[in-house]
Amino acid sequence: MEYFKFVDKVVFEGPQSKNLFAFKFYDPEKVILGKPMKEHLKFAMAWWHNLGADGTDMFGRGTIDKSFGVVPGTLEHAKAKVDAGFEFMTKMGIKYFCFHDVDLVPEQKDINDTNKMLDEVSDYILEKEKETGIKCLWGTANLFSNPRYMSGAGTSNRVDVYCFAAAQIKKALDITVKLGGENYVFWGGREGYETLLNTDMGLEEENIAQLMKMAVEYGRKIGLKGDFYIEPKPKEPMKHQYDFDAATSIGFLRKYGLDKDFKMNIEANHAELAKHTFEHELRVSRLNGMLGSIDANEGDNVLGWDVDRFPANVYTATFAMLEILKAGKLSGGLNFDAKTRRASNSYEDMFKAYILGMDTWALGLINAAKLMEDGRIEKFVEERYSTWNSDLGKKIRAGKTNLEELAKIGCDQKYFEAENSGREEELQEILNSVLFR
Ligand code: XUL
Ligand code: CO
Repeated sequence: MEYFKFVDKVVFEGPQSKNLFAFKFYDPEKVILGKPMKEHLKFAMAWWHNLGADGTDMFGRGTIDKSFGVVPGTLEHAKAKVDAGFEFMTKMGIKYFCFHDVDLVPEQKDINDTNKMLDEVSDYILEKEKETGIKCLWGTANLFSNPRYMSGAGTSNRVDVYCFAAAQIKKALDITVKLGGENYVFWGGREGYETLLNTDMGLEEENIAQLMKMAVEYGRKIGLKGDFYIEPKPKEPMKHQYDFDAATSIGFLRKYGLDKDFKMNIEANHAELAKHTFEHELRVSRLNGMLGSIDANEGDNVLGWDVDRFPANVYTATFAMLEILKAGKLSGGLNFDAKTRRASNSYEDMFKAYILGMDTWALGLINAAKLMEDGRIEKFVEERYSTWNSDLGKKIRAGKTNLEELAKIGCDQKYFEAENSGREEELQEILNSVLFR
């Protein structure tokens, strides 16, 4: 069955094209900085939004029918989602997908029945993967929707709930490896707290670290080769989440000796919720050798919650691409953890949203390459720090001096007044002149 008859294959036609089902900027074969765009931009489809989300929100029911012609909640429906998903990815030229266990099959009363369904549906996905060459970028377990996780999964106050989390993680790892996925995500939706009045924070953090350690041991045993990721988010659904931002999460990983196996999966909208910019989170991760993958979306300044909008902001994509290019090859890719707006309720909108997102990131890549080639901004930063290349600067950086010696130099200078401008406005003007020339 063909679900999206209105489009055959989305191809690059260039910025002049008025075809709504064509890429204007994403030209997969075009070489940028020595590599085709499709290798720089490893796009992935998020199973949950694209095949699951129907526009339901706190105030109203769904606006788009994602039953794909069969009764939702059945095995047939799970398989219809596979068909629709692979048709969508093939038509878009997307080579990867990401999933939660319960995106693939509806959760059953008995977890053993859920697992049987997962075996069957993943067999079906595997067939489709063989036909198309599409594969899994990362998998994860949904440890936040079921009421049993109301007080956390790996950070639950109850040991029996913790074991349920272990069971779901084990199965999600099995399915990820089976589907050729190299990476595995922990996003701790309920791993946090509402009030310290009822919370043993120390115990909770130690317990989730232990769960992650066991997940790594098992994952490596069954052949997971890539990275485990933490996806930081400061709040929502919990008031305080333990993986607040990249710096917090990296500190946590180091404390518990998990930093060799884990990296960051940075989501743009989560960065904004932490009152950071996306590029700040990417920079922190990169500088710590921890940039693993990206959840590509954007937030909304006016709304201020996790709106998971498709990325359209070209400046943000440009700054993000600069960080990605400097980080070198990511173990992950760019997963569109994004959904169409509730009122964008047609199948056509799903395609248009992905075209927008992919074109935005293509522009980000093109612009980042232009800025690197232009070199003025980078050169300015280098010059700004040039006194650190003096003999004194080198001596300090090599740790070959002490506070007394530097204090003497400081006092001998007697007085110092600020003299070199940070030139922010000049740099913004250069930025615009490079982007829009
Ligand atoms: C929630 C979120 C999740 C993770 C995977 O904000 O981003 O969808 O990406 O659990
Ligand atoms: Co995400």
